[in-house]
Amino acid sequence: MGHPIAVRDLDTLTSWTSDWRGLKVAVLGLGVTGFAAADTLLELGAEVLVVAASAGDLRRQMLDVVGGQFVEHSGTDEIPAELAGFDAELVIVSPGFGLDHPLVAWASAGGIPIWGDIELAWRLRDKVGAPAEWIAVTGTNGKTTTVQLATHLLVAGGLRAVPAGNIGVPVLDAIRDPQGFDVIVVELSSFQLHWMPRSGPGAISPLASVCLNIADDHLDWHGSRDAYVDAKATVYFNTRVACVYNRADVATMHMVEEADVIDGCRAVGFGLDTPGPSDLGMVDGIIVDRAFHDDRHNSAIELTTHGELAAVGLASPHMLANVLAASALARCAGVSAEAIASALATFTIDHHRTELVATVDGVSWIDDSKATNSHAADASLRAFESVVWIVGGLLKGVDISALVAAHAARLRAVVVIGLNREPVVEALARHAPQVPVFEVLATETGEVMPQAVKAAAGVAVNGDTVLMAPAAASMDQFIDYADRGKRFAAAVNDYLEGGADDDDQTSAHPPTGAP
Ligand code: UMA
Repeated sequence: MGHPIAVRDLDTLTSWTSDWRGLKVAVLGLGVTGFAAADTLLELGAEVLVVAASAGDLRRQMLDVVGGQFVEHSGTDEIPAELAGFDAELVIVSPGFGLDHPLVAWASAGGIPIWGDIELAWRLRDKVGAPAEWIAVTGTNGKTTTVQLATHLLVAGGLRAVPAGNIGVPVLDAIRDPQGFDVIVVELSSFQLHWMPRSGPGAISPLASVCLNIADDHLDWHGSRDAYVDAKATVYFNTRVACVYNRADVATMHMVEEADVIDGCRAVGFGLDTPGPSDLGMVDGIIVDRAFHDDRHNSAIELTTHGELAAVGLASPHMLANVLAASALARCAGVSAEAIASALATFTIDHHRTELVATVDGVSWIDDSKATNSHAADASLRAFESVVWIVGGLLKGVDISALVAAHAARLRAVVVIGLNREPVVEALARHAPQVPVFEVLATETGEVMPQAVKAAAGVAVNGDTVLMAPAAASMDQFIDYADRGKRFAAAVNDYLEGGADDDDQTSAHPPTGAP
């Protein structure tokens, strides 16, 4: 097929000061990742062709300014002539590209090396002198919060630390920061991990690493659960100080057992139960470290208490797990127990953004009160397969039909809140006639969420997500989105603790038609 043979040994490209000049690189995607990759490579003197289905005007203009070429490609099997004739020596793929994407398949079939942005960033990490340490964080749930927490703890310990990766700031931006960092806390999605090699010059070697937990997610992208788990397991490879795992999730422990790590690296478990001598855990409501403490065989060191965490909203079981994991990571970097204790007391969590409130009987309850418009709700709905959706509020004149139509197949049931429910109920009848709908008739602020939660609990089954992503502003019934979110979480917790009353103020609309 006339594919090029790599003319440069990519193994020599291991530093910002390596000779990247003239290297022909095709970058797939022009979102956050693609732009950072193209911009970096152009700065290094490489020749860059970006190929993407679409791109924002600003990124297109900026790409022009920095000297990159752009080709639009809608995802068809036809390879654009510009790409075919470019003779790429390397492909950098954005994480959103599927493994079966024609451009990815084309590059693989042609033997062109494919890197993700994380590998590129690792090779270039010495741009501003002594490279920062990397702390790598993955897991199905809690990644972002743990990354934020760990960064907060590291900063409290006097380190210059920054969160990067899947959290939204490309690692390539962090490594190009002119001041440099002591530690980069890298959130890694399974997509990013898939492209990361486990050995060789492009394999990351973090100071510490964690896979927080593992549940089925992104299986369509990876093709199977095994492939997903395998990608996640890459996080532990070549770790130098500690692989942190979840004692309550044995799969994470197995990943650590099977990972090739650097000699001397320890396995450190975290969990809500009593810790062993290489663990963090809880004893009588006290969060303790028995891993990084000199006398760990005989005693543990207190980090904080359940009560102190409750005062800052960090006391739910999944949040405690995140706190324990983040503390373990910070301890790996030498942060003192005292610094952790005081930092935890001042942490403010990003509430109401796809925030997990509870998982009980296989049903996850998620607060995405921040989804105040269709676009945000669309992103939120996309993340789950079988959803009991709590929707409605101030629609701000926006037609919700397209959103309903796009997600009808994933809706197990819908609970409609808000003062003006009619347009939502109508859109559901038209575009999701097979879906049962419950209208919350209660209008008292204190009644809406308890009623919505009760209706949702009545239909949700194992494997479902009850998602409060209202696609609407909150001010018709609540003070603001934060108030709406807090009331949802409180109602969920009350309900799950058996505190719901018998008063029923909902109206059920059974399915009206075939899908
Ligand atoms: N594109 C195509 N064809 C495709 C897919 C994408 O042409 O099939 C093009 C788009 O037209 C666009 C670009 O690729 O030009 C978008 O690339 P992308 O989808 O990889 O998104 P980025 O903007 O680069 O953002 C990515 C992550 N997105 C995904 O993994 C889908 C962001 O995570 C991440 O914050 C960012 O890199 C920086 O690392 C988002 C996410 O949803 C938040 N992550 C998933 C999750 O958390 O569950 C994995």
